[in-house]
Amino acid sequence: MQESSPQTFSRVLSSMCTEPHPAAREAAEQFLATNPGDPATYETVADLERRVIDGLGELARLTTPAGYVTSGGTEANLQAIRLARNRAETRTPNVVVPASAHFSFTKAADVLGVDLRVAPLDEYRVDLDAVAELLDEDTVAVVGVAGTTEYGRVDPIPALGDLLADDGTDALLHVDAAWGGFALPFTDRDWDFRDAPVDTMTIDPHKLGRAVVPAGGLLAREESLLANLAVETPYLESTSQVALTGTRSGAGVASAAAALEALWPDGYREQYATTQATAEWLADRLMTRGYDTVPPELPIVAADLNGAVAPLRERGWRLARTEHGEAQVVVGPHVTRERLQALLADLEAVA
Ligand code: 0PR
Repeated sequence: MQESSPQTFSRVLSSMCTEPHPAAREAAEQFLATNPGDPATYETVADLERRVIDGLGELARLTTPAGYVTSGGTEANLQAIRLARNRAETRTPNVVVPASAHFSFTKAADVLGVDLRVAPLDEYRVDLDAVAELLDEDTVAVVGVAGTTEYGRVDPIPALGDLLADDGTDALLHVDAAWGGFALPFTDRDWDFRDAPVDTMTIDPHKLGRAVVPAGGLLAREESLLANLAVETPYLESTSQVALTGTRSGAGVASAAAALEALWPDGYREQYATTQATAEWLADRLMTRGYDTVPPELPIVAADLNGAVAPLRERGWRLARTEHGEAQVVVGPHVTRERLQALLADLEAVA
């Protein structure tokens, strides 16, 4: 039989996933055969899932958080849009998203028959005037991104909330913090989610949360919102289900609970401080070497490496690319200065 093992993380700079925390790894293995989709049978993992939702809610500063552990950000975003669509009365629903929104919203719109209205950006953040113009009585949700996939930027979430209130529409405010959610509590912004009427949120333990894949998170401000997702489950002991998938990963749930237990809040604070300092250090080095670089506000660095991505790939480096062709380094906890020093040396060699 052929042995196969995954590649190491040492030259992976493109991934929002990272080395799981050792406690998360161990918990995952213990819960491999459990199914949180059947909570009356698998009560322990169901308890752990409630702990995860409470933990994510605390992180996001929602006071009465509800939700569940999804297969990832894609499912969480899709379900948030489904919830908003089901809740609204309109037969011609639309959703307003920033141009920076992850492509999972394109999938969600396609599956759900919702019209996607894309608002342009202003300096990497959504242009509020454009959002205001796109909104109408058929808008079921407005999306803000807190930690964009390409540049790690945070949309003006409280201002989006104000805009919805002023407009008098009944649309929900969904925040996609799939990647940024575990860093945001520690940044020195002048607001947090308590200042904004956030209805639903995506926040993924399998990205910066250090859980194993798959563990995404869908949060709702309160339980009653989730009723918009419920379907009856006649032959389960539990009578209804809000998740999109049926059987779900108990390993993901247990690992997310273990990671939160081990790292919230001090471990995540330290992780943010280290990765952000490393991202700034890398951006500084790249700028000094003359590369056009977008300064990191969260630990993602985008820079125009003048075509070096392909030759770097031959040396084993995995970098992502932005739509504008910049190379992108997602500075997860496995991306250390030593590794980036090796990257810089290789960059010099191939330039
Ligand atoms: N929301 C945001 C803001 C994201 O960045 C992502 C994933 C998602 C939702 C979807 O999450 P799941 O993948 O868990 O469903 N972000 C990128 C992705 O598409 C990350 C990425 C970027 C991966 C560059 C690879 C890469 O080369 O997976």
